[in-house]
Amino acid sequence: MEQVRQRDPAYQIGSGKVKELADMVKEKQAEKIIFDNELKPLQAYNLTKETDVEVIDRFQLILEIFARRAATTEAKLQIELARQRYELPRAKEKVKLAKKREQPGFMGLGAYEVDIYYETVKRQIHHIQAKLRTIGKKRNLHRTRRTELGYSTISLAGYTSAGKSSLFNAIAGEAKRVGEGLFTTLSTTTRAVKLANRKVLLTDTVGFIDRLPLTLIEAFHSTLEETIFSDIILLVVDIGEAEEDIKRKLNVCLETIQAIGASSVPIVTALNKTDLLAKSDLDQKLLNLKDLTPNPIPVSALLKTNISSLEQDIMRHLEPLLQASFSIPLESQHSSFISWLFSRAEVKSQKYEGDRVHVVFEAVPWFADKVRERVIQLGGTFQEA
Ligand SMILES: Nc1nc2c(ncn2[C@@H]2O[C@H](COP(=O)(O)OP(=O)(O)OP(=O)(O)O)[C@@H](O)[C@H]2O)c(=O)[nH]1
Ligand SMILES: [Mg+2]
Repeated sequence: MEQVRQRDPAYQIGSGKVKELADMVKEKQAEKIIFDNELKPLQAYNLTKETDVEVIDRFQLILEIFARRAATTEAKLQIELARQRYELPRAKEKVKLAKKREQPGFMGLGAYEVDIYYETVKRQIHHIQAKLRTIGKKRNLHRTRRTELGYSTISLAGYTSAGKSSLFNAIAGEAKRVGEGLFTTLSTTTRAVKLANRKVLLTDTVGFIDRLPLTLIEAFHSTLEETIFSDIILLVVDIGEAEEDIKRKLNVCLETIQAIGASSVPIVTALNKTDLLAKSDLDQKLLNLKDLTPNPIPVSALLKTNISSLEQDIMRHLEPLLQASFSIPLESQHSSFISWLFSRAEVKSQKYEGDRVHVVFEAVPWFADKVRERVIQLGGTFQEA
């Protein structure tokens, strides 16, 4: 629903539109109303009163999406910080309104005194900021990969609605999923999958958008932390759109990748939704976009077209795995070390001989180095194949 007019202080939209909106909510059995514009607490309150459903604005919607995706403590704190900062200038008005009537979004606030609630939010903000400062310090001490695994990781990235989740499902289809339970350190949006017979980790991420409110940028960037640590970024572009939109969104994506510090990660671009275009149209677009997109591969996640060429191209850009073997004495710590290795890398064989165990495994080179260190500590010998 759209309306062009001066903002109404009570409802944001005109009272005629409010009626229309209330009817539409009933007819569609909507559960929530989302405004593209920023809403004042009084407007949200009044709209809820007229429509009987929760009313939020774009800022709150983005927060909800980020909150669902946040995997790290830092990302969760950044999101909470943004939420409280949004709340602070609204706190007093919200409590006053909540005292009038309990309704979604104002629930429980009726018990607060106006100033007490305001001070509570302020204290929360200081508290979160202090926590973030400690985390920041810790991270600088060891800026290593968050998921310490011997597999390569691939992060999907791209503008919202480009088809990241669809492509994620096309690549990580049931047939290709492997040993999920093993990876307890993985976030909910990461899958272990087999590509061209090699096990890799594939992560879906939250979509990039422009007009991102300034106060949400930190939260957004920390939500994307996994992208920085991945071995390849699989950038998804909706090629079905008008060329100027494609270029604008592509720029947002490339700028964001740079801003989060992932510009050194190789990019493979999936030009998605080819099924929406006629052959001649598609060829023209591919030609025009060739120099703007790193390693472009046309695909359709919906029809699963060309997915295997995409997978082959991804494999070409991955660092080869290292095969290595080691032998350690059977002492108190060997079994926990070996089960640690089993859950983090591809163990090819394990043989017991007298008082020693011999293991052959495959992993990305930096992880193999970690294993070498542990083996030496345990008094063993290590060899690259
Ligand atoms: N025609 C066509 N539609 C597609 C294709 N891939 C995805 N879509 C549609 O595009 C819409 C968005 O797809 P998603 O996979 O949810 O996109 P996303 O990038 O994960 O979106 P966000 O997570 O919101 O950022 C859905 O309606 C999909 O059905 C495709 O190859 N062809
Ligand atoms: Mg998605």
